[in-house]
Amino acid sequence: KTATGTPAIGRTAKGKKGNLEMSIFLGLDSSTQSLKGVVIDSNSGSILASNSVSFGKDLPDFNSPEGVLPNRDPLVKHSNPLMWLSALDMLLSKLSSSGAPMGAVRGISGSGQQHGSVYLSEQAKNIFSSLDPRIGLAEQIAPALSRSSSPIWMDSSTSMECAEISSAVGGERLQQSTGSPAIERFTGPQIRKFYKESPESYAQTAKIHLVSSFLASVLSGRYDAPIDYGDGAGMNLLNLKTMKWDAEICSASAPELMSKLPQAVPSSTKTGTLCSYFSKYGLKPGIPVVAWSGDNPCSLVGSGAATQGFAVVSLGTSDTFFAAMQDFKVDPNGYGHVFGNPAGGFMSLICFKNGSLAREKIKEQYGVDWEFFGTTAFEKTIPGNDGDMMLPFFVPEITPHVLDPKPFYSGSRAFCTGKSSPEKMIRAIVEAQSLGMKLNSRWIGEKFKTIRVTGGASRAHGHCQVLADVFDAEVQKISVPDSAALGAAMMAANAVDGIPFEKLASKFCKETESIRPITKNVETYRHMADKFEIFLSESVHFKTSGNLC
Ligand code: XUL
Repeated sequence: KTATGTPAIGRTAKGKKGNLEMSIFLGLDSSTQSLKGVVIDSNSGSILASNSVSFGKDLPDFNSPEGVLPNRDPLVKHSNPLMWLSALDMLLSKLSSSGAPMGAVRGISGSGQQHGSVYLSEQAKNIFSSLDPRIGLAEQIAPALSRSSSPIWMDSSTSMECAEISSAVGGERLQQSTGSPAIERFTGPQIRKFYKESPESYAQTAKIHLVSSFLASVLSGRYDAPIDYGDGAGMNLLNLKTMKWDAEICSASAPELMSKLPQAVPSSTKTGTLCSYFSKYGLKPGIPVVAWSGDNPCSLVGSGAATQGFAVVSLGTSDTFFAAMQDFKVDPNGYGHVFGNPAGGFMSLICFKNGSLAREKIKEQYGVDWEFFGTTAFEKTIPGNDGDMMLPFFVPEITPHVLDPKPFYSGSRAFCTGKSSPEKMIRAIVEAQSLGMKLNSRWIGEKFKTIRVTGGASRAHGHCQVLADVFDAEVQKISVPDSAALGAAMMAANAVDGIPFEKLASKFCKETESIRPITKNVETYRHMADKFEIFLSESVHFKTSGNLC
C-alpha cells in the first residue's frame, strides 16, 4: 500500500513487475472535499500509486474550504466546477511527478459525488475537442459553462420544484419509475430550479452533466460523454424499468430537457478515448475512458460488495448504507433510493447528511481528539448509554427529512442540558447514527450477516462495535484507502480486460479485521431501537421543542 503522495513502489513504467505482466488502470474520485487518484495493477492486486488534492487546502483561491461555495442561504450548496478541473490538472501532475507509471495506464474510469450537475453551452463542443496542453483546463473550459456554479448533493433548496414535479407526474409513478420520490438534491429538481430562476441561461445550455460524466467528457475531449446507470439513477429522470430517460418526467422537470442530457449507458461502457491534452502527464492518448459512475456505486465495487451479499457502511462526509439489490424495490417511507449497480442490476442506498459533519461538530465542541472519539469514549461508557439518546441534526438532514436542523436530546437532565461528559455525547451520536441506519434500511428486507465499513471514521473501533451490535452482524474492515477511487479503477479493469468483479474483489478488497456482535449488546440495542424509533418520530414528525427529557 502506498501512502498518499508516495511514488510507485520501485516498479518500472514499462509494465513489468518481475516476470509478471502488469495491467495498469487509473481510478479517480472527485468527491465533495477532494480529488483522489489511485493506480492499480489488476494482475498482482497491488496499488502502485495514489495521490490526492484537497480543494480547501490545495486550491484556496476557489474560496471553498470544504469544497462548497459560501452562501447566505443554508439550504443552497454549490461548488465551482472549475475547481474540479484545476484539481484534475494538479492531481495528474502530482501522480506523474511522484513516479506513478502513467505511460503504462491502459484505461481510466472515475467516481463523482452524486447528483451534482454541470451546465455546458453550445461552445463546449469545440472547446472540449481542441484542448490545448499549454493552458490549464479551468481556463480553457470556463467559457464553455452556461452556469458558473454547480448545485451539489448537499443542496436542499428545491422543495418547491420537488412538489411541482411530483404533482405533474404523480409521486408513486415517479418513485416506481426512477427508484426515488422527488428528492431535493437530485438532479431533475435542481435543473427545474435553474430553468425557473434563469430561463435564458437554461435555454443556452446544450448539455447537462453529472460531476461524473462532466469529468469523463473532459478526459475524452468530447462535450457529451454518456452518464452511466449507476449515477444516472440519482437524477429523478432515468426510468429504471426501460433504462432510458423518461420523456414524461423530463418534460415535467424542464422544457427540452431530454435533448440536453447525454446518453444513458451501462457502467461498463467505454465512452471515449483519452484526448491528447493529457499526454503532458505521461498518459497515452487513445487509451479507453470507461464511463464514470457515482461515488456510492463505485464504492460498492471498491468494497467488494457489487456481487456479494454484503451491506456497506461508508462513514464519510455523509454516511451512507448500501448493498447490491436482489429485486427492484422502493422504500415506502421515501428515504431510500435505488441506483444502478455497476456490476449489473441495482443497488439500494440510504444517505445521511449528518455523518462526519456531525461527528466533527461534537469533537470540536468537546475539544477531544479522534483517538478519544473512536475508542476511549466507548471504553468509558456502556451500550445503551444509560438511556441517554440524541438525534444529531446539525445540518439539514436527508434521512429523515429535517430542513430546520437542531439536535434533539432524550434521557437524564444532565445529558439534555449539555452537562454530561464528552464520552456520553460521543456514544450517543454514534448510537443514533447506527440505529438510524438500522431503522431506515429495514425496507430493503434483507438481514445482512456481514457489513463492510469504509470511509475515514471506519477506523474507529468503538463505532464499528456499535454497528456490529446494532445490526447483529459481523463488521469487516477492508484494506482499501479510498473505496470509490479503487472501485473506479476496478471498473476500468473490468471494462477494458473483462476481468470479473469477483476476481478483482478477491485481489483488492480483502478483509483485514472482523468485529463480531456481542450477544448482550445486541439485546440492549434491540430494546433501544424501539425507544429510538419513538424518539425520532416524536422529534421529527411532531416537531417538539428539541428536548424530550
Ligand atoms: C448519495 C449522496 C451522497 C453523495 C456524496 O445519494 O447524496 O452520498 O454521493 O458522497
